[in-house]
Amino acid sequence: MSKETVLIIGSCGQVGTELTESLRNLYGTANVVASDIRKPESAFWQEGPFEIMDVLDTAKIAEVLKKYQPTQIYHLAALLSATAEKNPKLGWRLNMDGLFYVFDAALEFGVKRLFWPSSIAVFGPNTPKLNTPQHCIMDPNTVYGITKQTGERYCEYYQKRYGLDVRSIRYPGLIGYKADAGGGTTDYAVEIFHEALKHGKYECFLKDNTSLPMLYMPDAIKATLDITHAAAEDVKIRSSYNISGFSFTPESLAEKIKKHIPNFEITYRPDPRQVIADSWPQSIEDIEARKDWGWKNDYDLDAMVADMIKNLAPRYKSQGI
Ligand code: AKB
Repeated sequence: MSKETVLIIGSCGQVGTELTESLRNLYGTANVVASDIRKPESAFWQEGPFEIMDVLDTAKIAEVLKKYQPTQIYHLAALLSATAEKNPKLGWRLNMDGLFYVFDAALEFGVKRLFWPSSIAVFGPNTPKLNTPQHCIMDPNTVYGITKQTGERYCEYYQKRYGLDVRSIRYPGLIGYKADAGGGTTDYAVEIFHEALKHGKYECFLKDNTSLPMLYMPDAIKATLDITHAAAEDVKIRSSYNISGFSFTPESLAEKIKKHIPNFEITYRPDPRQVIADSWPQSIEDIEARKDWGWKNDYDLDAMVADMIKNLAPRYKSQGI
């Protein structure tokens, strides 16, 4: 493998934390530059190069690209669905202006490849809800969804017009134990495990029967690395690919958790995130990703639940909970 230097923008979030670890394993810690608006204190972030960077600060982006000359960028910094609804103007600025700044810096500094995640939030109330296909009606009605839809159009545009090798997938809700979820509508599916282990109960902010598409984090990281390492000609869709793992409702997830923690109790108090969830698909069809670059998920719902509990239980046991 020729010498690669990777820059991750927004490295300390739910995806970034796990992606940084995987990319360090792949390219060597010294060759993976993490960056975020803040630097966490934990030892992991002290191990490799780290830059404190706001993606809206174009001078800082230029400084970092000049310093490290990255060959690949993973641009993850964004406001997620629930947070962007609370601050729509900032949602647009961070998600769109940030993307344009990264596009332009990538072109200026000759970055070979750019990854930018889209989301199932690109779909809306008039999208087919079941097995949502790659190409269909897309009428997102959240700020986050509108920015992801617009971003997808621009990814394709920059690839076709300027030859920038941008690759993207539409993440469903992501579940992992290494980092907290932050600001999304699907966050309940992470919080529920922590609360079940800590307190034996969880109050869910979505209704019991809200079905949403989800993916376990090891599969999300695999999909991200698979698409970014696929031959350019195999990445035929340059907006963003549907990818799918499994779907469940809060009620069905709680039933699975009860198999491991029999006394677990769930209650429901839907909040404004319910409206967002109701506008999204219930399940996703991902035939193009499977055909074009060999995407395949390893985890189903049962395997995900077992693995989450296996990895989180010792953490709470060691804290005396
Ligand atoms: C969110 O809930 O906002 C995200 C997403 C589905 O993109 N997890």
